[in-house]
Amino acid sequence: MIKCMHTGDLHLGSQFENASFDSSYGRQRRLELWETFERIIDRAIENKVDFLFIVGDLYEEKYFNVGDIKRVRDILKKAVDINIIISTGNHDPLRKDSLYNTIDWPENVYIFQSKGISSIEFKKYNTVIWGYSWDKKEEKKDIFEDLFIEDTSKINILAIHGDVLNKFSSYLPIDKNKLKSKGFDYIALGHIHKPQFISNNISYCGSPEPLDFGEAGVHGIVEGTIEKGNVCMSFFPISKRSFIIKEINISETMTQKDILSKIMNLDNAFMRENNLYRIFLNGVRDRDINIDMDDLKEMLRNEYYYVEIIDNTIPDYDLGKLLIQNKNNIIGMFIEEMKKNDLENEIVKAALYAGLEVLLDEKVMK
Ligand SMILES: [Mn+2]
Repeated sequence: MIKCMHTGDLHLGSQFENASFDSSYGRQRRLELWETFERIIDRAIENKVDFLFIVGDLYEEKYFNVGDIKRVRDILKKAVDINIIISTGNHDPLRKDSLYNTIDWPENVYIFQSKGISSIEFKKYNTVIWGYSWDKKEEKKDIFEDLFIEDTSKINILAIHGDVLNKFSSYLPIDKNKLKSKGFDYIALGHIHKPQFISNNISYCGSPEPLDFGEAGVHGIVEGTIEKGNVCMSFFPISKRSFIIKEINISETMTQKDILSKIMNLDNAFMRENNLYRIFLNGVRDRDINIDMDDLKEMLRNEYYYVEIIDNTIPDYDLGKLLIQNKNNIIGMFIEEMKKNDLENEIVKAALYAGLEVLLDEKVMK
């Protein structure tokens, strides 16, 4: 039985260019990526794992320098008793001039080559690890065609960066069924940032520290034990922060204060002070309330570590006044028509208001 830990998609050095938050948060997140990387290594040491798989996108090539790669090496150096296996990905491809090749690695760090899948045998553990490093940004070729496991009495593990969810992917598309038929005991995948088990012995560890609101939910690593015929690998949450997306329903009877208190009571203080939130305001608001985003942000500054509010509310309309103003046009006709339905019904009302919002907008544009 061997003890394993599976991580990847750290994206160390990321500049968070496409993130919605500003550069001060970006800087903080960049430090937190390092923090989390160290926490993973410390946990691997503490749990005395035999193998640590790092399955690509360990760092962002574009923003990394020699100092950074030395920092990676020095963190890994602490894990002297762990076999550290690296298969690179599309963000940290292995080429002659890659940062990976600018320094000497400790003996227990193994970086797979980029010319097809290869394997390393660990006799002491009766284990063979297979892997492959990318050498470019995109990869469409089928690298599994000639792959054949010779000794199935040994534990055979594949660590690779690729896409098993989309067969038309430009990022090493892998046919799930073909992969299953190869006979690996465990397959450690990288590339998809949402952690997930494809089957009991195939999993994406996901990004241990989520990078943006596209990566909402829990993030961590995969760890456990592997023996012939018995794989016990499971997800373990490890991220410092989460991206959380929430919706709040607003009604026309709510005051500005009500809305604010709803936002504040969305989660407990610990959650609010540690995570990044995106909150959608939906529904109908009192037509006299203008939700001023800058004011809101200022009021919530001490309540949330980070919050974005997206106002999708529509004002409740003064139907009587609108009817008088729009007697002979399509807006008036629309209101008359809708009034034939039950306006107390929330769905009918929502349809009426949504329609009015479009029609009134058009009127203004003309
Ligand atoms: Mn990635």
